[in-house]
This record gives sequence, structure tokens and C-alpha cells, in this order.
Amino acid sequence: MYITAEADTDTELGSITIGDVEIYAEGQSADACLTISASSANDMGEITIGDISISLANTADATSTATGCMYLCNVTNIDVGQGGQITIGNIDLNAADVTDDYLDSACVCAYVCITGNADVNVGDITVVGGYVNGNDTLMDNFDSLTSWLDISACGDINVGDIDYSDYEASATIDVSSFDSVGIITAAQKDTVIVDNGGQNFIYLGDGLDTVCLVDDQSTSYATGLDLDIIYNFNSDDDIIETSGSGTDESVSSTSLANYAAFVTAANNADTDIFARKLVGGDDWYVAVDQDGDDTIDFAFIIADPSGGNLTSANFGEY
Ligand SMILES: [Ca+2]
Ligand SMILES: [Ca+2]
Ligand SMILES: [Ca+2]
Repeated sequence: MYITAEADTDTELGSITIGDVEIYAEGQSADACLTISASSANDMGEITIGDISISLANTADATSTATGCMYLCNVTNIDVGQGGQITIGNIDLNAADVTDDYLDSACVCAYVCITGNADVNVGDITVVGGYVNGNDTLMDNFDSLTSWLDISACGDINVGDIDYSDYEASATIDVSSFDSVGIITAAQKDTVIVDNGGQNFIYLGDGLDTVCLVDDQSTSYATGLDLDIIYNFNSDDDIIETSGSGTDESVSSTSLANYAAFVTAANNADTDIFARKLVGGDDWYVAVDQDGDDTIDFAFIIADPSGGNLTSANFGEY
């Protein structure tokens, strides 16, 4: 299905509003696609779309992929006109359940591409799948968020919660290109999560999870009020990685009096990683000196980890 709206140099394009959208494809070579293209040589209004549901299934004897996709693009001449923001509701992405009887070529594939000339706002994202077909081959392409979701914008990219908790395989959830994002929840097997510079709330799962914290964290370690918080961390196998922090680490279950004492001690420690608890609390506070100048660059919290005290093995460099 194609929706195209164009305005030439003498006119402006108004707003476009579309309700909820369901994209469903089932079977060999099944293909369901929605393309919305808006362009104007002058000002352009907003594009607003309701919730997006993408449900994809294949058949046991399928030898080709079932595909569901949505392309959404608005283009204006920024030198002449004002762009319009794009706002869409929640995105639910589902792969139908399968059994071991499925051929290893019975796959499903999703692709959502949003290109905006101003801000792009997306609601909550829920991903269900991670099933394997014959030969234990993953049957969907949902395992890497950026492999099916491609958002670019001249303005900010704002995304709600991202929930992979009902995804049965390993996954990579990279939100570093988003300006803001809500709660991120890991998949059921080993999950790599790459955060962004804003405050992030990250919930890990049962797998061997790795959280990569990007360089330019805008949170304030001085007050400690808006730090990234990582929940469900298991010290037996989960890892936090930062760049440039080497292996110079001070990790101790010794509790410090309060957050101010933690900041002072971290800056005096002259280590790349400094991790401590505070008196009366179970959360670990971690300070990072990325550039080796013996001054904290940012800090984050590992909330009440399971598996015992943290050690230097829980920290790494990417
Ligand atoms: Ca962050
Ligand atoms: Ca884990
Ligand atoms: Ca530093």
C-alpha cells in the first residue's frame, strides 16, 4: 500500500493523520508493506500515525521469507520551508511461534524505516520472537534492533520503552543513535545493550549480558541524581563495558558514608573504574575515568546485584 503526498513550490503540505496500522504476512514469499511518502518544496505539517502492529508467520515447509515492512519518509526544502515532526504510536513486532519441524529456510523478516525532516517520536517498542526453525537457525531478523528499525531525523529521535523480554534468543539493543529512550529490557538469552548519553534505565535478563556505556554521558555525576541505573545485574556473568577505561580498577564491597564521599574517594583513587556501595544500601555506585586524567567523567548505578559482590571481572573495555 502506498500513500504519497506532494506539494510543489507554490503550495504547502498540511498535516497527515493515520490511525492504527496492522501489517500481517504469513507464508512463503508473503509480503505486506506500507509506504508513506510526503514531500514539499515549502512548509510541511506533522505526520501522526497510531499504533503499529507487525505480525509475521511462515509455514513449516516454507523455503522463502515472509516479510513485513513500513517505510515512512517526509522531505522538505529546509532552506525554504519548515519541516514537520513525525509521531507514531507503539510498535509491536511479533513472530509466530514455530516448532522444530520448520525448515531452516522458514524465516520472517521485518523492516521499519523512518526518515524525518524534524523530530521523530516513537512510542513503546515490544519485540516477541527469537524462535528457531530446523537446525536451530534463528527464524527472524529481530535479534538486532538496528537491523529492522532504521530511524534518521534532522531533529531529535525520541523513543519510548524497548522491551525484548519475550524474545527467546540472544539480542543486541543499540540505542546510541536515539536522543532519548525509555526503559530498555533485555532478551531472554545473552543480550548486548548499547546505551545513549541520556539517563537510561536498563533491565537485564537471564543470559550473559553486556552493557556498553557510550562516551558522552550527559548525566551529572556531581549530584548523582540522574545517573544511568542497571537492574537485574548478576555478578556471576554480566559485564559493564566502557571505552578507554583500561584495567585499572578499584572494586570493593567497602561501603562509603554517602554519595558525596563516593565522589571524593573516586577522584582521589586515580583509577579508571571505582565501584563502591554506600552505607545502608545494596546498590553499587561506579565512577568512570575514561581519559586517564584521574578525574571522573561519569558515574552510574548497578542496583542491588545478584550473585554476590562485584569484582573487577564485571568491568571491561570496548
Ligand atoms: Ca546513559
Ligand atoms: Ca544476565
Ligand atoms: Ca577523566
